[in-house]
Amino acid sequence: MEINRLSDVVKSWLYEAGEMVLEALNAPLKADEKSSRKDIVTNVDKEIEQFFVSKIIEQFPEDRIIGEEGASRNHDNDTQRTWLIDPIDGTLNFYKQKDYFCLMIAIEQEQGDSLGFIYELMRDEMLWGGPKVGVYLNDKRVSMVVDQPLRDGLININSGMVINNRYNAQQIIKQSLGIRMVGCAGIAIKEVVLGKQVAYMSYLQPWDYAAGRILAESVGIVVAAIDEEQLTLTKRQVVVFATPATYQEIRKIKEL
Ligand code: 2AM
Ligand code: CA
Ligand code: CA
Ligand code: CA
Repeated sequence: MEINRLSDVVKSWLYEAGEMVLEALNAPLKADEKSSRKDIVTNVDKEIEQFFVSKIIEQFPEDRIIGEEGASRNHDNDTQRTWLIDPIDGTLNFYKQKDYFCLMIAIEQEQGDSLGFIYELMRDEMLWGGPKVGVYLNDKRVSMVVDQPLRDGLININSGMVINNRYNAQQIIKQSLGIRMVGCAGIAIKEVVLGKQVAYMSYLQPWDYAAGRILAESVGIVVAAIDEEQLTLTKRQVVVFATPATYQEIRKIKEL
């Protein structure tokens, strides 16, 4: 399928899923704990993941799928394309605030054909695109990022890393204009892609950053593991999204 057609198809799935989420908010949500009291999954996370998986299987039965809530398909096949699904990113926000969450899909492919989608439903904002097609907020092209240094920008760092001063997080914050925390990786990455903030840093799983990485790299943002290992699709890592200048400063400060 041609890349513009593919992005239209995926956006139509996200809009349809958004309608399902709004509908589901009319009924009480059911939440289960995963690894801790702060790490939950709701009935809606599972329903939306299933919805995306059924759409992918229907149209692209050979493709590999990785979903946060357990979807896994064709991992042994020599497939060209991998889908990463985070059905509701910011589940705790979704559950407690019915706001500040997003739906994310990444399509990893060769030759610059990757696509990322971050759909912030409650603001009606679809951030989508990739290296070949460019990045758009709804229908408006997003420009290449302005390379602002840390001292001129707002940053977002995972609250646990700040509390425990991991990688000298408190010093990084002091050297910035200030910290903003939203509790949703997709929204945090979206703010960096749109040039509103200069960096985001958190412990992230592949489905938390896959869509964001494709979008961010397409507008000139550095995306890297803080320990400078390769980012892999198989484990949790501390991932930094930053303007090139801010990334260099974070690298220096984290070693202090
Ligand atoms: P999630 O809501 O899809 O689980 C919250 O700080 C942000 O970090 C959310 O985007 C959340 O994604 C993500 N996150 C990643 N690992 C997490 C974990 N173990 N517990 C809570 N949030 C996690
Ligand atoms: Ca989760
Ligand atoms: Ca997530
Ligand atoms: Ca999720």
